Amino acid sequence: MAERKIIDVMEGKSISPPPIWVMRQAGRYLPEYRELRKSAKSFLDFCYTPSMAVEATMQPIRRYDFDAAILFSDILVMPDALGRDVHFVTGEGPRMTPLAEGDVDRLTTENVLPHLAPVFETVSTLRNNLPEKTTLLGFCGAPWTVATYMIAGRGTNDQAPSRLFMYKQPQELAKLLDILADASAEYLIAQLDAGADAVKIFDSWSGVLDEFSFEMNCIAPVRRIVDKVRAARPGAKIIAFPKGAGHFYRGYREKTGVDMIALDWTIPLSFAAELQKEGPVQGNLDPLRVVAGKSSIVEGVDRIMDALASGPFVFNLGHGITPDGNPDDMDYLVRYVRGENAS
Ligand code: 1CP
Repeated sequence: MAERKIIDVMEGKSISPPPIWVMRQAGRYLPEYRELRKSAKSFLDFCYTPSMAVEATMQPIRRYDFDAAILFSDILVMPDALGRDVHFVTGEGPRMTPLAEGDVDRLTTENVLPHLAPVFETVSTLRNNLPEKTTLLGFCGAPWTVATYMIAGRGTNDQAPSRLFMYKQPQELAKLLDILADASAEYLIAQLDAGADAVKIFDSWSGVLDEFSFEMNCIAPVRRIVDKVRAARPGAKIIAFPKGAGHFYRGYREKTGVDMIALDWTIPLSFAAELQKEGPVQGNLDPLRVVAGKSSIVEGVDRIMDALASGPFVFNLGHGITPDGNPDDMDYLVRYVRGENAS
């Protein structure tokens, strides 16, 4: 197999300059993505049409030659596969009917892999089309984060509906998280079998929980996924992104068993360097620096590189690039990280 730098980093190697990819690298900041999006009936159709999902994944690779491609899909294909009525409102976000009494028992767990078959076709087509050197990442949402959308029926700022559900119906939440963890493990295994080199678990809403709830609802379900995936596919490479976890990043890698942790931009670089002593890290430029322009990119990159580039490190943003990100400044960022004398 050709050298895939991100896999090498996940095995503990330090590479200079570090490999780079960007969360949400396929998306609305790219004019070619917006054009492609117009020809899809709906966002979910887009995700489930391999030719379109392959094209969306390839667009940022052609433009920037990132070191990783990430499967174009969404974390909310999982509730869709489990029988919830997921749809996306353009310009707003995901919507589904909030879970009501008894709904958890009615989730259609037997249908998950057949329902998601187009995703596996996308992954295998991508692995055949991508340059040998490019790491292909599959992904899923972490159980807690996916559950927040299923419980509230949409995104909220503080996940109050899900936190209340957690306190009022802990057994129901535990059941839901187990179902999501088991289905997600199967889903990741199938992505690995289809050709993904590594998989990433997005826990975008892990930052709203207290210590005890974090252990129970973020750490334990991710550990359950990791154990199931590794039991079936020993040596599987796994990244996790517990966004907003702050202090709880400490010990997260060891407790969950993942190979690499992705850091959000609020993590102090001195803390990031401490975490890196325990294992590879990825991050953590504030995405708004790619909106603000070149001087703020240079300032942010210099600090991050000073702190992290000498250890096992993958350069990334601290969260997804926003739709108002500037494609030319993204190019500048990639070149600057690679030391290609961007002008
Ligand atoms: O019409 C559009 O184009 C919708 C915008 C969009 C895109 C481009 C959505 C809706 N999802 C995506 C793609 C997507 N989502 C990817 C593709 C690969 C890539 O990174 O290039 C990935 C990995 C995701 C993962 C995802 N979806 C997360 C986890 C990562 C994160 O950003 O925190 C989450 C929380 C979602 C839910 C979601 N999907 C879409 C939106 C707008 C949201 C957030 C909604 C909210 O919380 O209000």
